[in-house]
Amino acid sequence: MQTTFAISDTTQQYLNLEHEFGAHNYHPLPVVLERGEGVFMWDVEGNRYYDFLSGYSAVNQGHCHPVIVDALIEQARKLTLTSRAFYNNLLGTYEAYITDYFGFDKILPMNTGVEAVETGIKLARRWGYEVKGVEANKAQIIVCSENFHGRTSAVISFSTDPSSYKDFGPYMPGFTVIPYNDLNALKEALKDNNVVAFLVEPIQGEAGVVVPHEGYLSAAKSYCEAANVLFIADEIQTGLCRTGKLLACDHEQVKPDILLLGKALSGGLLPVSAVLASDEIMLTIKPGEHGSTYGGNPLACAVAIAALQVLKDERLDERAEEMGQLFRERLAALKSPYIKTIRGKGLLNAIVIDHPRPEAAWDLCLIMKENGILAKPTHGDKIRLAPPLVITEEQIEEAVSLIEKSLNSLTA
Ligand code: IF1
Repeated sequence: MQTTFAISDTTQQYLNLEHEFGAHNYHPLPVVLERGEGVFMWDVEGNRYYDFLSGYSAVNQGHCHPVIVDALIEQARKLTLTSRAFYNNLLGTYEAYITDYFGFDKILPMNTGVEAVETGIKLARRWGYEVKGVEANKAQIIVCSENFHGRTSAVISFSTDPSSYKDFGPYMPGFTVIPYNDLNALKEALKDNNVVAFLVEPIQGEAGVVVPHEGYLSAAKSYCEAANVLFIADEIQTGLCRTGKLLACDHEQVKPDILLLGKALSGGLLPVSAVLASDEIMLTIKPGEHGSTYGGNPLACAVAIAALQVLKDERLDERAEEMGQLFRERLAALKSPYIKTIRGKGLLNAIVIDHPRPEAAWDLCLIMKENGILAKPTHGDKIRLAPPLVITEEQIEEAVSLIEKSLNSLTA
């Protein structure tokens, strides 16, 4: 039997507005949110929910973190956008701060995650031609199947998910797709001398939180080094303490040649992304050859400094590690017949639902919503569970009891 719940008139009005006037490129849960604080969000009827999506890991620091909000308001009253035609007093400060924070020579600031990916691709190609000596327009970039790196036409050109690429062609050439978590395939693909980079998610998020085997990233990095190929880590979702370390690559002491950050770089306040690299790579792009109207704007710089500072001050890496372990332990202790797999690292987790009805994961999310906890299914049977990293032990316990209650009312 399909799960349905009554929808109030107020909520329905908002659903109708989006349906009538917005593009139909999403299928959200029927909940209309109007306020957030820490791990919680409230809907237009005043119901409180645990947020177990965290804006797809953009809200690692918790909703409306006061330190980040203060930085935003203070800077918004002073100066928000200058363009890069002029200098501003925050960009250099931010650039010095973030390069020191992550240990890179240079940063190139962008806005959305996919813009960071695009920038990483352009940098790798440019480096390939100017430093590695690849013949013009022959550069290849190795990527993994089931990847998710964003929605632009270049990036969906190497997606293996038809719902991302179907009927959006023609596609951009220059990408070699290999299976994820497969070192032999990487070794084979690296034999092509035109390869300039390997672009990889340290944990595949959209694929349903797929964690590669231990040693995969460090071995992949050393294969790339041996082949004179750049290792590009897309840490847009996995970075910034989400997996229990500042970067997911830190679990294997891997330092990427190009590091891509986004999402939580602003704590969910505005789109801020970044590309970090060495001088050798970054300085191949010259004035006028790449940029963005909003990239490096003073408002974003102020917010990003605050967002990064909060991660450090509140030791959110340690908290994610500890709370993640507790969370997976408690979930496993439920011994639910409907949970086939529990996986993840830190607070980037997913469960795979085992249930005769194919829409059971969606139904479970609807029931969880009724019980005050928000999550979203992906690829049918997987549910990502990724609360803000400020979650406490008590809140983990309560959230798990809400999940338990929800599993118990999932009909056969
Ligand atoms: C949506 C997924 C998560 C990303 C990685 C780049 C980007 C993303 C590793 C692009 C973005 C988002 C986009 C969002 C849903 C979400 C998502 F399910 F689609 F895969 F988080 F798991 N690299 N991921 O995860 O960043 O340009 O969006 O800022 O609705 O498409 P963006």
